[in-house]
Amino acid sequence: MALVDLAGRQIRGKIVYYGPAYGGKTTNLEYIYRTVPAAATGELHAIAAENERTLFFDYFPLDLGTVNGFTIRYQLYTVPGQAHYERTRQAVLSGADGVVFVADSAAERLVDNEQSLDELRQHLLGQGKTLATMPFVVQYNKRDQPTALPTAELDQRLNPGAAMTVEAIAVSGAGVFETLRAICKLVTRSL
Ligand SMILES: Nc1nc2c(ncn2[C@@H]2O[C@H](COP(=O)(O)OP(=O)(O)OP(=O)(O)O)[C@@H](O)[C@H]2O)c(=O)[nH]1
Ligand SMILES: [Mg+2]
Repeated sequence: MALVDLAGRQIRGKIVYYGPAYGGKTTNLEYIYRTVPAAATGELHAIAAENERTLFFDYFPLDLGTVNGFTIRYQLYTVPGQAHYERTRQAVLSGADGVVFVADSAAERLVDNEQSLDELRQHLLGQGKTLATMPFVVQYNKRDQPTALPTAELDQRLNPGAAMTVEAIAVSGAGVFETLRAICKLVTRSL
């Protein structure tokens, strides 16, 4: 839950990267972590199995500098996408101020994307929130896949609310910071 500390002149918020297993959530966080100056981040915590699938979550805090005399620090999290970690996803999502949905653009992953998005909606409802009323960005990742669907089709199936979308190839960093900037802007505006 966002915290505005007037005395300490700090703003803190939580951003969660959600989406189907293997879609590229961890890859986004790793790229951000590698690229921003070390002074702007805390330590990256990643709890993964040997096959690199996220077991619990990835997390690090990111300092965005100062706005109107307030320092802004956002905690970035990923959920584990594999089906059997639903409880963990629910816990990580709790108190999120903004959500990035990392979709896998490959045609064969469309149903997985839809299921993950439905689950996200359900968990948010449990917190009294909806995608329409909270800071939300959709990232169409893996645009380099040979079977990547046209974004118009992905929009139709995954983005009925016309949230902001970003095309990405997270392995090479394309679209990663555009996505991050978009969600940070929405969260900051919502506070
Ligand atoms: N071709 C391609 N591969 C990608 C892209 N982004 C990520 N990958 C690869 O996809 C695989 C899964 O990426 P992860 O970031 O671990 O996916 P995740 O969403 O964190 O997966 P879970 O932790 O299981 O939920 C890795 O091998 C990445 O290198 C991309 O844009 N294009
Ligand atoms: Mg992961």
